[in-house]
Amino acid sequence: MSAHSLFPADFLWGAATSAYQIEGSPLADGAGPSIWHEFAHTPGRVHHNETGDVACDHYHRYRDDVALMRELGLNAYRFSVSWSRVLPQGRGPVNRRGLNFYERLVDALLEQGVQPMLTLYHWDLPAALDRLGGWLNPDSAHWFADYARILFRALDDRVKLWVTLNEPWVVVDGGYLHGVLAPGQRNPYAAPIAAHHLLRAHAAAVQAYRAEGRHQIGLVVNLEPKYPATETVEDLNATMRADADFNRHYLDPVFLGSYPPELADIFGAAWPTFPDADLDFIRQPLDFLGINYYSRQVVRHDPGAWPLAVAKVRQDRQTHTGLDWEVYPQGLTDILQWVASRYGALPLYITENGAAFYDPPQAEGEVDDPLRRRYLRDHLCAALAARQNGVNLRGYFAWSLLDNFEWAYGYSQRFGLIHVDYATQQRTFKASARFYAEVIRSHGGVLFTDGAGM
Ligand code: IFM
Repeated sequence: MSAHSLFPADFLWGAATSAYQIEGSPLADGAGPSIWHEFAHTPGRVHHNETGDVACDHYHRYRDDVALMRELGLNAYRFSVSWSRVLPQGRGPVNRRGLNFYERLVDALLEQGVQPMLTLYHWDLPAALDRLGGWLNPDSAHWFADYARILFRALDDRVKLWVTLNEPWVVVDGGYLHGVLAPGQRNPYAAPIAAHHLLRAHAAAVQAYRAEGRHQIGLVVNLEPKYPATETVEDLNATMRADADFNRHYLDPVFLGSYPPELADIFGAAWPTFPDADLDFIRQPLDFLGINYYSRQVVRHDPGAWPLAVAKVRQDRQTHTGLDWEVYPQGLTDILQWVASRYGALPLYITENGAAFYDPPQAEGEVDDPLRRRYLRDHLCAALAARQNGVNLRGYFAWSLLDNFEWAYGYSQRFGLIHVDYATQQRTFKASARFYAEVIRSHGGVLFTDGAGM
């Protein structure tokens, strides 16, 4: 591997988090409750009834956490803003103290030479808006654009990379179709409507940004390449359905102005007719696309599996993470190349990539996590392969900076580069963090030397 083919000097090396997962103190300083606050406080919704009340206490420890980023050599950090800290009722009067927290965080990042990438929505809708129907209410697009405008006005002088939504597929699939995530609805009629309003909200925020923003705005989706288990017509069609639901549902409208035709078959009578004008509106030009990649799916036809008639074929001979996600680095190269070929050459970022593994207790001050370190190395090699094949990849954000609240799994799953002792809030670099620091320092060179230690 020659030096010129490694990552360029301006490549963004980051880590990602989200507000509810790390901040704690969700009602501090005048904040309103979010749907995640209410969901986690509903018995039986989250593993061991755990909540984000304390999480990583980042709300109070953000300066120390920024210092850790600096120590790792990160030049970028992706975080999200809690809508209900800024607007406790989701709309109406601004809560200055909530907004000030994000101003202080951004200033701390910039002081340490870390470029912020700010996500406006990472799943924590203000509970007050959910009472008005949440993403099922057509007005949600206006609520979101109004909220986004407040952030643009406060922070566009310092934030150069803006993200509208994080992972709309998860918001819809978990929150409105299967009910395992907030707000906990299980309704096939709701899911396509929530998805459509999320896309309208995304577009409305992009439009608002074009009116007053001076930098870049994009969308973050989670993508998972789908491969057929066999070449039978049934499995090939099932693979197309899975791909339409997971990957094209959100990207086709944004880049091509239409929904994938398979969605009407999947949802049947629950699939509405959407106005053409909405689809024209959703297709706002973007400055970049963020891709969250964790795993792939090998697909077979399963008529009993609601609503997609699709089942995953577990690849028993492969390594799986704590969430039983197959480790499949080649899928990252494949999905990056697929996006570039289907949607064009816009700049791409890997905005999340990482793995939950059990980190066994060790001597104080040490957390060796060889599986996560290997996951990181192999996925960075896969990202580099995509770059070498012409993909316009501009940065990589590991998920996650810190161990944190993994939604319905509570604190049972650790994704962090940095171990968090939840009893003391002590942070400890894992071996994967030290390895990532070396990758950054060497622009990727260490991926191909003995220093990779694998
Ligand atoms: O923790 C989540 C994150 O909030 C969104 N993307 C996937 C991560 C791991 O499940």
